[in-house]
Amino acid sequence: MVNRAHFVILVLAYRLLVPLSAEPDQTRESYVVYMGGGGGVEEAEAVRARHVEMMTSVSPPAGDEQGRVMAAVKHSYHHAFDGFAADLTEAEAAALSGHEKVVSVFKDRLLQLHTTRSWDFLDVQSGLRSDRLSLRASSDVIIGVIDTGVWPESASFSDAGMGPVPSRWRGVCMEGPDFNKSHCNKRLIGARHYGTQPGPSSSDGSSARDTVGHGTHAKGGAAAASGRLAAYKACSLGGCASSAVLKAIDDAVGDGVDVVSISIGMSSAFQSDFLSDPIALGAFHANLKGVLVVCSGGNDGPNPYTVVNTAPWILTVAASSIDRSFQSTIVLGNGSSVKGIGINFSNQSITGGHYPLVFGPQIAGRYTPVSEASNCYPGSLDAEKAAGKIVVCVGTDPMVSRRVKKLVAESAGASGLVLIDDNEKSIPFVSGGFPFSQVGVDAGAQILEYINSTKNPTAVILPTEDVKEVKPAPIVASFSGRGPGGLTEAILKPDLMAPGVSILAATIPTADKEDVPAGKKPSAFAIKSGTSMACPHVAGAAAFVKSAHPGWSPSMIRSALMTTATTRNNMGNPVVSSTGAAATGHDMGAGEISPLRALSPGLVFDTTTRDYLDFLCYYGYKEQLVRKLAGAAAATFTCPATAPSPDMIAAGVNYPSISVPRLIAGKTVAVTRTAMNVGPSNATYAAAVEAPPGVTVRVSPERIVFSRRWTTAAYQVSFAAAAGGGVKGYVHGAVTWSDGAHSVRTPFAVNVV
Ligand SMILES: *[C@@H]1O[C@H](CO)[C@@H](O)[C@H](O)[C@H]1NC(C)=O
Ligand SMILES: *[C@@H]1O[C@H](CO)[C@@H](O)[C@H](O)[C@H]1NC(C)=O
Ligand SMILES: *[C@@H]1O[C@H](CO)[C@@H](O)[C@H](O)[C@H]1NC(C)=O
Ligand SMILES: *[C@@H]1O[C@H](CO)[C@@H](O)[C@H](O)[C@H]1NC(C)=O
Ligand SMILES: *[C@@H]1O[C@H](CO)[C@@H](O)[C@H](O)[C@H]1NC(C)=O
Ligand SMILES: CC(=O)N[C@H]1CO[C@H](CO)[C@@H](O)[C@@H]1O
Repeated sequence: MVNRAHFVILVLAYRLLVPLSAEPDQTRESYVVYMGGGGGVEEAEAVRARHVEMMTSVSPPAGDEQGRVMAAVKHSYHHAFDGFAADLTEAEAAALSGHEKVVSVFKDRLLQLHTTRSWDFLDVQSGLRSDRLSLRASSDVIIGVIDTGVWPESASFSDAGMGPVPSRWRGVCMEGPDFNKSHCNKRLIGARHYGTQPGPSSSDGSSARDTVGHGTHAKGGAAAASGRLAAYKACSLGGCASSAVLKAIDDAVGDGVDVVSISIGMSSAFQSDFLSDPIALGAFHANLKGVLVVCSGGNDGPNPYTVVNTAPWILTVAASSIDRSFQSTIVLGNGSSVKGIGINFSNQSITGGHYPLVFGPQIAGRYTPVSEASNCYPGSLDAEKAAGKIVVCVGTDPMVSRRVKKLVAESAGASGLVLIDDNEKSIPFVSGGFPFSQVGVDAGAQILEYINSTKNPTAVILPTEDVKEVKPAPIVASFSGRGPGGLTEAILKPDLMAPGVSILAATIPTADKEDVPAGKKPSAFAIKSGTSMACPHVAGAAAFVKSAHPGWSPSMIRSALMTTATTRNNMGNPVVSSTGAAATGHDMGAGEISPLRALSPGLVFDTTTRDYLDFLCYYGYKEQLVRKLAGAAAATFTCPATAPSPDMIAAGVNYPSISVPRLIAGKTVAVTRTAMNVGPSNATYAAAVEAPPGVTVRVSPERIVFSRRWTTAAYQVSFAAAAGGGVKGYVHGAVTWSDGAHSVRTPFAVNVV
């Protein structure tokens, strides 16, 4: 008997003594445990205690391990939704996902910053300051920017002339080694940071100071248009942890922001389900609390299915060029000049003498294939032959980026680089002090022809000129993420387009020192491209609309921005994509924002919480799960008894655009929409249809009448493609309602199969 008791004690002791981490499946990784709606009333400490207790229930601490369990809970979410982030073993994660209160458990993945790395260091005095959006939202509207933090000394954040901070603001100005309360002011009213994020700089997470430049740039853009700003630093150079982004959204809602701008997202190649997408989840709850979330659609374009952040409760932004370009002229030895694009600090000039001009293969190293030398492959050029010459390369091989080609030419001792490549031509490359110019294939043929035509071809690359009023503009940027959305094709995405190419805004003075020409100081302003530059423009425009209509829901504001967007460029023609093809709803959504017109849209489409919950049912989530997800807002929610077919989800969500992912030729489908009059009483609107060839589009009724403001009217749009009509794939069009004073345009995309 004694022996048996001893044995039991020994076994117990053994289990207590063997450290948990000794077994391979005991490795802990960061997870998010998402528990749906709720919270908002509990004290932060009580929430944390509850989360630690949940952890304890699946991972009982042994001996002195209580501290480990406490520390494992890294973030507790409780303002907008319930949940926490913690270091868990796979078994603990599985156990928690079976917990009755838990909606989903997912790995804390890294999200990407949606900017391209292109910088410049112009001085403010150059006259290039962004004055494009001089809209001033009322100072009562607060924009939260979730990003890499802020460089508070930037002139964009001056609070000169601003009144006191709105009393409903509950945020803080978190201090850190290089950031104290004096850095917040009446414009930059709050700052938070979320510990060290992955990346090269380890001290990065201890304050809200921006050491990357992305966040300061994004906020500079938003500041141009908005009232107040709050910075939430959830990212560093390496990216943004999902758990930190969720915490930032939760805090922003708790602090009292009106609009959240998020210029980050998953890679389009690894989009997950809505329930494990932190931005989709956070934005859902922000929406329930009346906060509009504006997200960049990503920079993975121009192929279809590359747009991200596509949940129907998110305002998804595409990027366009503006009417400015950075021209870097190439003057050939025979006197002709060719206009190229690039941002440089070239010290060449017409009077300073020409340089020999050579095509890559003419100066190839021994045994180098022509295709490599023509693409300026690393190691393909003979430095002896390249020295002092301007080298011409082509961009037919996507393996070698512009940056690499520039480094190859520069390190071979060349005096400059002319790149022949239509791809990304409209996005100026910043080559620092190295003379660089990019031309399209047509102009490139002329240059190659000239090289062929003479014994001693020469050229100079002139310094960049800032050319204004470029036509046509806007153009959809090649990098801008394109629809349809990968998670569902039933919602047309992106929603809107805004300037995202060559945007000048505040940056941090320490960024990218390598691009600063010798003897010049980095400037506090930089030129950058990316949907992350477009997103704060739209957040600023949304704040502008919100300040005029404080009572409008997030979806009403989105609707106003969408139905008033323009699809015409500054030549009065349809907006085109960077390839020159007409832009569709999958490229630009409803079109380029037109914030002044958005103040008075006439009609709006209010997408209600009920619409979003129905969407989740149609998408395939069980009623029980949808209820848990929405929490108190939907305690008695039931999924609609009859669900539309998966292809007709659009019919059940009152969205300002329509996407029909499957229209079988020979069949007809109909989608209902409900418009609300936010204009004058006694309004009569008539419908006009832009129908794509091969598809018959009918609107019924063709006139809708509103006796008063705030009343609604429903109508149906039906689509039919003739059997054997020859139309296949996505086609695009729009329904526009007009009362003579307002024009309410709703784009549609229909996939004929
Ligand atoms: C806060 O930072 C500013 C600027 O770096 C500095 O001048 C000031 O002394 C600091 N204040 C405190 C209380 O540390
Ligand atoms: C331009 O700059 C390069 C590199 O700094 C230098 O080698 C070259 O002599 C300069 N050329 C002129 C014309 O100043
Ligand atoms: C240059 O001349 C060579 C030989 O005459 C010819 O094969 C080549 O196609 C020419 N290249 C261009 C770009 O005209
Ligand atoms: C220079 O050469 C190019 C290519 O051969 C040609 O198209 C252009 O007309 C020439 N310019 C002049 C001024 O002769
Ligand atoms: C709207 O029209 C009705 C009938 O024509 C009229 O009686 C009413 O006064 C009008 N209301 C407004 C606000 O103009
Ligand atoms: C746009 C730009 O940066 N242009 C510069 C190109 O280089 C010359 C020479 O340094 C500068 O004067 C331009 O400002």
